[in-house]
Amino acid sequence: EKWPRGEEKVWKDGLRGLDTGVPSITKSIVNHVQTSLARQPHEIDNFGAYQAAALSVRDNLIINWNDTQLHYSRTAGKRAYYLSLEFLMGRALDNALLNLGLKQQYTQGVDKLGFNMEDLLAQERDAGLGNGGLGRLAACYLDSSASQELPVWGYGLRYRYGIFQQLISPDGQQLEAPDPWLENSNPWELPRIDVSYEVRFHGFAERLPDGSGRAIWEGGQEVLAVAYDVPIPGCNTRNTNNLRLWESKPKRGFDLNSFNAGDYERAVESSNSAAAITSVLYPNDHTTFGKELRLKQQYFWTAASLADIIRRFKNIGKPITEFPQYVSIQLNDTHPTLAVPELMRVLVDEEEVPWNAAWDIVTETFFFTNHTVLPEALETWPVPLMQHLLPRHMQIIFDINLSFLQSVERKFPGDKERLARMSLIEESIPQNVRMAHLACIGSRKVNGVAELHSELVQTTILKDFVDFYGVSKFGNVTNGITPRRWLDQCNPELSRLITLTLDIEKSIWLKDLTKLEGLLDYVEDEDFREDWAAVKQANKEKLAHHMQVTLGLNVNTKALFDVQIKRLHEYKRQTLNILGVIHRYLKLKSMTPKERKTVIPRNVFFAGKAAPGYYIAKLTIRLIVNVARVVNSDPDTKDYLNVFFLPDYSVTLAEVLIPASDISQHISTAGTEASGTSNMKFCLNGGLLLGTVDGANIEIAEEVGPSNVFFFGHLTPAVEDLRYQHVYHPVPVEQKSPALAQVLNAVSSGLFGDRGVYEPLLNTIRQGDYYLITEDFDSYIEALRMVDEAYNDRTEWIKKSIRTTAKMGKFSSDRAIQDYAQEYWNIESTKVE
Ligand code: 4GP
Repeated sequence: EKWPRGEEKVWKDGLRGLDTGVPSITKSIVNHVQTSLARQPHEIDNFGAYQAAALSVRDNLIINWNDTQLHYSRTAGKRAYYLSLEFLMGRALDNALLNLGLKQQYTQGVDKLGFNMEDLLAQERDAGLGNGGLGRLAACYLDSSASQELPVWGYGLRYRYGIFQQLISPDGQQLEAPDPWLENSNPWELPRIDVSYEVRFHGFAERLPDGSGRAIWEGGQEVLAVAYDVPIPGCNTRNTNNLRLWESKPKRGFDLNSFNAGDYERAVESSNSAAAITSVLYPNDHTTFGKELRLKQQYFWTAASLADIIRRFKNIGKPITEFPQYVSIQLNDTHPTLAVPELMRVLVDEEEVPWNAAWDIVTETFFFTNHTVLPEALETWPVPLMQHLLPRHMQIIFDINLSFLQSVERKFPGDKERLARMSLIEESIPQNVRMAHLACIGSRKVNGVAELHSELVQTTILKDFVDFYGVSKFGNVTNGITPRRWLDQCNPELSRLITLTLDIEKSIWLKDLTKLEGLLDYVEDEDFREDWAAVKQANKEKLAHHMQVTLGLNVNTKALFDVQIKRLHEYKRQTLNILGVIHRYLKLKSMTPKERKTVIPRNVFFAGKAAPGYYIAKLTIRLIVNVARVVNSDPDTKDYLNVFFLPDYSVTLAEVLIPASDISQHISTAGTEASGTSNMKFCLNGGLLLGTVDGANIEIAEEVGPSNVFFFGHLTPAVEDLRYQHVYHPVPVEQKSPALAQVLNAVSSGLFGDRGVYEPLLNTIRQGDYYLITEDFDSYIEALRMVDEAYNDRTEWIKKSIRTTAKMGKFSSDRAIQDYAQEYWNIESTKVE
């Protein structure tokens, strides 16, 4: 390479990278205080020090990021792109320090400047650009892609407001407040005003009369997509990948004509509607809401991302027909499905590729992951809305559908019902576009996220498509979690003990998690067991301290810690948990004081947000809060049972709760939880699992062995029948489960205040009982009893805990991302030297 100007040596000296010794680090931090922040050293507080430290760490990230991008362009190999509407990243500073291997140096440097690293880390706001499992999975996959040195970029939206902040009123009502997370500036993103694309909405689409299938799409509104890049550092490597987030901007700030005419309001309006597209994350989890703005978000993001991907592909100078040899695109659920007709549009209308050749390119490029089989989550969009907003795409979808249904008709002649079931268009009033069908036929492969779930995808929602395409188009990639954040970062003491015990470098086992099996050799070593138990105890104390400081609560750290943290949803059955708590409470009340003294004290922790419009889920929160109020203050029980609802669940709160748990609950109705990922996080941190035979629970049990997990409840094949029974041959709760009936009556009687308020919640159980609480209650109580019994044998419990952690290797997201890279995307690791 030639140097465009100046002296080569001077450039090269400047490009050497940063010195990471402590003196250089302190110098860099002070420099940022003086220059980037324009502040005086004597008036710097924790937040200022955090900002300066973050900017200094960011300098390292940028250099690695730049070299990585240069390396990927030079090698011009195949790349993969992960399109996700959600990336639930949490905090960045600690993660960056650990992945760069600079935690120690920065801790010392910050210390020399009179600050404490823990305090600085606590200053950072979570990037909460997601709802739950789907968004956090995307974040884990980014970490693993970089750590595995895979050329993968994420594409998402830069929401100005992330997931809402949850407030809980004293009587247990959830209130939502906005989350203006960018308010104090965000050091972890790089605005790239040089990277922007125009995205069109509305207008007219006119087919060309030449029979080519091409069309011209003009008019309407054009919005600008501007890129913000978030560097994603890998663990113990220079490879630093990119998460590119789009922000919407008006193409012209003001409509000058209206402005000059004195119509100020109208002038501002066009800028408002463009800026509104990326203003807020939709707070619904597992439900779709046919809102126009949501559809706008989806198209805005897929159009900008594809334009960017195509531009990058064109830089390597290959013919467009080779696109799939250089690009794989993963659709994270159906949210980015418009990428399918959008790529068709670009290929056919702009690149003038013939229709059939274009379709071959499309179906070689995309891959589709489904994350839930719940019917309310299956996305559909009204045809009239689509026609109005994206007229050209609607034409393309109709054309795809026509040739698709013709091929179905050829394979299954005369099967009209099958055609109706498989059509991209649901013949309702109005008609709807079925996004899962479009994603399925537009992709090379379709996968679920755990073995059971992938099977359910193939036998239920996409069964007809398996019949048509054959089973080889469908697969499974069991989810995974990154051990960097979910062990090394959130549980440094356990990480240290593991490194010491395995006697290998930390980064080795962190990047090959099956190495944890080595811990099995120490299960019988009493000293090791005591060290193991001491770490758990310290983590309980850390959580107790956190709750004391933030909520003013006293937590008994000698108790068993029982945790259920996840989005509030009927299928996840937080209700079953709280009813079990009430059962325990009633039992304690019926005991003599002497009998009670034999009981192991238990703390039951809940955290999670309910979608703002989800009435029953909010009622469950209210019940939990009020049960907590009564139980925690009852002098008969307060030494044996305490219940806590921690408000505003987040990635950062999870990082405190997970390491402290003895047992965690994953108790969805069988067949409803696609995978779950927090189950893996708890087990990785030595917490045992109490769950149903569902999602990844099953595979966890296969790994750790049945004696180290607590399972209960009906199995998936029984669920459909049981639901039918509940509707058509209902049996009163009193008959099915007297224990549950007693609990429901206690709530109805007003024992937890608010008499009458909980009836709608209780009625979901008494009538219909779609999530089968009645059916599983007795076996749930029995499982809880077995947990108590097992916990009583302290030595055995610690052994179970060690064995559980030791067998979590399979659930590293490194394994999952390698599955995608090899079996799906066909991309290879490439190291930045
Ligand atoms: C979630 C699933 O409910 C959960 O089981 C799974 O672990 C996670 O995706 C990641 O695959 N689904 C969603 C959603 O978050 O919105 O559908």
